[in-house]
Amino acid sequence: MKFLIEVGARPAATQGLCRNILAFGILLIRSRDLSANMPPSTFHFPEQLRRNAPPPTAQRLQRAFCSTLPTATVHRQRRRILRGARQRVRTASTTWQQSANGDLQNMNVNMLGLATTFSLTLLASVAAPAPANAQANASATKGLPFEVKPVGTFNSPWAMAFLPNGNMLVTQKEGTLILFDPASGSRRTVSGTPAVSSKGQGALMDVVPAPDFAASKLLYFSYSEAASGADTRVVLATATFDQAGGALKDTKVIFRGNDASTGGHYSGRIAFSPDGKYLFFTSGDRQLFDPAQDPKSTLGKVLRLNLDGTPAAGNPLAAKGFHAGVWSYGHRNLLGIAFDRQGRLWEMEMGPRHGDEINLIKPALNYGWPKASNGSHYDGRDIPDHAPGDGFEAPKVSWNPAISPGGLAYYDADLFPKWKNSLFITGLSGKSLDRIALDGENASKVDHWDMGERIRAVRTGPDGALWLLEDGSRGRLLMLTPKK
Ligand SMILES: [Ca+2]
Repeated sequence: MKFLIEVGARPAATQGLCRNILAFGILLIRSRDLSANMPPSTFHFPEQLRRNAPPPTAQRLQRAFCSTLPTATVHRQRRRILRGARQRVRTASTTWQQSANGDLQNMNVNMLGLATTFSLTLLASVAAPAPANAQANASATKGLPFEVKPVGTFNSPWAMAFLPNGNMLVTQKEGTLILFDPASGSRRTVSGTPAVSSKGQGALMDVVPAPDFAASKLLYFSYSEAASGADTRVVLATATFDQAGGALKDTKVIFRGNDASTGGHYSGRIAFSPDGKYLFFTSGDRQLFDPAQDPKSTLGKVLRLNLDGTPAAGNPLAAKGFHAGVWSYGHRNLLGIAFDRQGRLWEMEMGPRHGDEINLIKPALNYGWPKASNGSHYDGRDIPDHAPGDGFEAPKVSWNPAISPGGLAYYDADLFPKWKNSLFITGLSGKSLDRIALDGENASKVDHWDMGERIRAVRTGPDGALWLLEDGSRGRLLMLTPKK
């Protein structure tokens, strides 16, 4: 499918298109220094922008744009676009290909033409702010078999957790932690959060109350931390939560990934074993591929740790020379982890091109990345599919085309009786919610709902409602309850 980029009189109406142009525009602007080394007409859109990054905000774009072009040019163009917003701008030499599920694939660009289009699009976007998701997808949720109630809006939310009194904690990508009361809508920013490197896929990521939170007030959370130079690490930390004061206290880093990288794929999901004695932490491959198979690296692994962050005794691969924390390996970007009612550990990971997975995690097993995947590399090179006898544990469920999953939750509550013993998985590029029915060690896709927006996170609430967080700078918190 090919589109001609057209930007002009009604930026709101072409918002989705504009966002894609803008995302690419950032890349283009940032890549100006590299352009001499780029192939003349085609290159691959980087995965982190294409699949994980929230739609760029006008502010970020303006910053990226203004830091690159002379200010006078910006002002001149701003005046022009504000004055002539109704004038249609058409860049006939700029085309790109878009796959059926909305992912940008390869692009053929006339760079000068795109730069022009980008600047005009940017200024049009600044002049006419994007509508809230509420307006954009009001009709998209109409046909769903459950009620969808928007409860709040957050700035690029990443994860959420419920506290015993019904309040919630919501992490936001840039590093803020919000204490939110879904009943009243009141909120406050929690003080005492650590410095987060939020560039690229970096974020204040997961937050999970300790199994004994009611007594200890201890929170576990993960984030990306600046290392040396442009490198960053995934970090697991604890803090005591003073809920009345809205503050984190005694923050301690209890685990750091042992390899740093400039890439994304932090993962950083936290789950406690049903007996509350162990902490399972997901550590992504940081877009470095091979460390997922490296016994000494913590990257591309599910780790089993003590509650103080040290490797748990008895981990299955320690005697074979692996890092002592490793529980399973050969993983890519593990963005969800959850125990079912029988204590099985389920994991979701964003795969490469068309290889998103749900795995049943068992100790010592190798899940294959980057040697086996039902997907392929973004540049089109194949990766051998999982096959019997290849020595790699195959996913229980995989997606082709990809949905670019953001979050995973286990559901076993009474409010939706038909949903008991299910996994829920959210789609970013898929703009979707999927239900996976579990039956012992088997898992099968049963429901796929179009939610109309990129969905970052999912959690089961204390009353059995299912809660979703949309992605992006105006991402809504949604409560799903049965239709009346
Ligand atoms: Ca493959």
